[in-house]
Amino acid sequence: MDFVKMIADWQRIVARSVLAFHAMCFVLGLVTLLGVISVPYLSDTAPTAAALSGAVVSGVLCLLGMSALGGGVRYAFYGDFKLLPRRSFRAYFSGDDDGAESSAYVPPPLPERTQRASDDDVIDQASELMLTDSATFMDLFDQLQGRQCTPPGEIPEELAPRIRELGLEANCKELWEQGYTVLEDVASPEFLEEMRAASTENALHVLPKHPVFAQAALNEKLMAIAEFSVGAGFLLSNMATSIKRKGEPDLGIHCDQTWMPAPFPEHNLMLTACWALDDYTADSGATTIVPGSAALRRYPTHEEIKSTPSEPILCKAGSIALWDGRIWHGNGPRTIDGVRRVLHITYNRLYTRQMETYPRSVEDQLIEKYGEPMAQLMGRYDYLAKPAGKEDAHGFMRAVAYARR
Ligand SMILES: O=C(O)CCC(=O)C(=O)O
Ligand SMILES: [Fe+2]
Repeated sequence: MDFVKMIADWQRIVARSVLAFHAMCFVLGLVTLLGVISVPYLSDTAPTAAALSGAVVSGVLCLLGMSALGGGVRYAFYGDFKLLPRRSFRAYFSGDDDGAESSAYVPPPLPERTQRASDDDVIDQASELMLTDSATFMDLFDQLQGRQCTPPGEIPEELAPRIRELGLEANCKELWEQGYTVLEDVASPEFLEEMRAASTENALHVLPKHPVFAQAALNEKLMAIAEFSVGAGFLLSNMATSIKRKGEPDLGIHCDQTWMPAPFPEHNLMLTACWALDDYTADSGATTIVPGSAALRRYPTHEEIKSTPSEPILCKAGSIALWDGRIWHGNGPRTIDGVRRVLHITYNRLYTRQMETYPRSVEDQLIEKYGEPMAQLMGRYDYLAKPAGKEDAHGFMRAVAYARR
C-alpha cells in the first residue's frame, strides 16, 4: 500500500470537503432565510410590517451565521476567512492561482525519480540530514559541490550506456562539433501521420493540445541527446508547430538562446529539435545552418545576418534535426508547391527559464499521464521547481548534482 499517496489523497478529500461544507452552509443559510421570511405569511391574517422586518432581520442573521460557520471551518484549515464561499472550486484547488494568499491546492505526489546516478546516495543522505545534522550535511554537500562537472561536449558517465544503446554516439559528437545533427527516421509512418494531423497551423504552446506532442517531446532518443546537450534535469522550454508555404519569407539567421549575453558559455544552454513532418530538401524551405558558427559563441552582427551564406539541412520526413543554442541558423525559401510542416521543440538547462509554462493543473495532468520524464520537463524535481522546490531538500541537492552531470 502506498501510504504517501493515501495521505495525499486524504488531504485532497479534506481540502475539497472544507470548501463543499462552506458552500453547503451558505445554501442552507439561504434556505433558512427564505423559510424565516415566509413564517409571517403562514398565519391567516396579513403580516404586520414589524413581523415582516423581524423575519427579514432574523433570516439574514441566520444566513450570515451559517456562512460564518462555513467560513470558520475554512479558516481553521487554511487561515483564509471568507464569509461567502466566493472563490471558485477550480481556482481554489487547481494550484493555478499561485501566489494567492491561501490555496487548498495539494500538489500530487511526484513520480519517484528513478533516473539515478552515482551521486544519488549522497543526495539522499544529505537531504535527510539537512535539518538535523548540519556538520554531516555540510560534509556531504561539499562532496557534491566538489565533484568535477562533465566537461563541455563530453558524455557524462551515467548517460553513456543510454547513448550507446540508442546508437547516438555519432550524433552527440556531430552536435558538439558541428553544432547540429539529424536523427534519421525516428518516427514510424503511423506516428508521422499522427503528428501531421495534429500540426495544422502556426501555433505556440501546443504541448497539451494533443497527446502526440507529449510523445514527440518525450521520445527516448531525443531525451537522451537533450540530456547530453543541456544537462541532467533539463526542462521543456517551448513547443510549436509551423507551416511554411511557397513564397513565404525566409527566416533570417539567428541563435536560439537569444536572451543569453555573449560570449556564450562553453556549455550549451538550449537545444532545439525540429521534427521534419515533410521532407527537408534544398527547395522545400528547410532549416539552414551556418556550419562552425556555434564555436564563435556570439550572435551574428547585423551585416553578418545579411551576408552570411547558410546551408540547408537535408533529411526525410520523420527525422529530427537538432541544433545547439549557439549555432547560427534560419530557413530558406520554399520554391515548390505544398507545405513544410515542422514540430519545433526546445529544451533548456534547468537553471534557465522556460519560454512557455502552463497552468499548474495542466502540468499536473500531463505528469499524471506521462510520469517521471514529464515531471522533469516541467521542472518539478529540483530546487528551482514550483510549487514546493524551496522546501524540498532533495530538490536542493539534486539541482547541485545535476549541474555537475
Ligand atoms: O523553421 C525553421 O526551419 C527553423 C526555425 C527556428 O529557427 C527554430 O525552430 O529555432
Ligand atoms: Fe531558431
